Amino acid sequence: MQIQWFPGHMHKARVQIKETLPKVDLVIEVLDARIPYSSENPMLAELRGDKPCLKILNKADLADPELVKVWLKFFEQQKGIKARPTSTEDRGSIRQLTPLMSQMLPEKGEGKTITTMIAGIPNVGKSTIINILANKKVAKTGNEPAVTKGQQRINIGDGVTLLDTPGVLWPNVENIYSGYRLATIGSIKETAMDYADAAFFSAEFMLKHYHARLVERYGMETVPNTAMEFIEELGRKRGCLRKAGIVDIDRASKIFVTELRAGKLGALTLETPEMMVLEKAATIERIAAKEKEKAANAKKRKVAFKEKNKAKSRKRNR
Ligand SMILES: Nc1nc2c(ncn2[C@@H]2O[C@H](COP(=O)(O)OP(=O)(O)OP(=O)(O)O)[C@@H](O)[C@H]2O)c(=O)[nH]1
Ligand SMILES: [Mg+2]
Repeated sequence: MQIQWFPGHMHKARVQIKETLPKVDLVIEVLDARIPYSSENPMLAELRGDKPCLKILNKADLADPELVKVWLKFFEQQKGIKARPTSTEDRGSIRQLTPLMSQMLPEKGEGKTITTMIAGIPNVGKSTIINILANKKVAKTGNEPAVTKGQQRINIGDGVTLLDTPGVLWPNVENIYSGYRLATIGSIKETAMDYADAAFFSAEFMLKHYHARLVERYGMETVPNTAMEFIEELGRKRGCLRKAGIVDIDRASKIFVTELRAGKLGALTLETPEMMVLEKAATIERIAAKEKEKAANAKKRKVAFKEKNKAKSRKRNR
């Protein structure tokens, strides 16, 4: 899994999706139920337009059941979208998707074929879902990027055909907080992330939403007030100490993130629809400010260039 996204990759994926979309009646977008917003692909919504979409909150076994409900409700309020939780722990939850696709397209009627495609960011479980739907191993699964070559048509029953496109998309990394959450669940290459950043960010969220689990897991006497206090206490409890009893923050952070990923802190979700709305607005503002700064710098450079040329011609005319 864990592909690094470069402009060339992104362009190629955009072209593939653009070419495939007109051939499909319905788009299946696989999300990670622990981070339904951060695991969305920002381009898919834009290219999909009004095409019906089935959002799958996969790995629901690892997510907070209450927050999964909140997210499902949130997505279903949007036009043309159905949302369902799925998990390999409950294969029935995946098999139920096929009849649901037929229900979503009643105009197709009896005997007609529905064509669909599955897209999503790396490691959300696309190949696993394709194999369960097809009831045979047609896609390679595991911690490897999807190496789908060419386009296969897979009949998954109930008149539904799956276009096996290389539907691997990039995550929502424009928002820095999404980056921390993607890093926390393991969707960002280890060499491209910092455990301490991910740990502090997630610890802060957990202190707000799941503080009892932190206290219990690490045998803390009281609830820490800040992420720093928590990481330091975890470090002391787990013997992550440098000389003179100073806590090794990096080691303590890595322990926390690794245990969180492995589900040792229980099933949890790291974001809510309210957070998403606020963060989206903040991201738009940040991008706009950056653009403004870029434009101002370009203007400054232009003025400086003109001044330089003027000075040159004055010198020449002297
Ligand atoms: N706990 C849990 N693990 C899952 C679930 N679905 C998939 N996985 C695991 O997640 C990992 C990635 O699954 P894949 O099906 O290979 O994911 P993918 O989206 O095809 O990944 P890429 O091909 O890299 O884009 C595998 O180790 C799966 O076993 C699930 O519902 N719950
Ligand atoms: Mg795959």
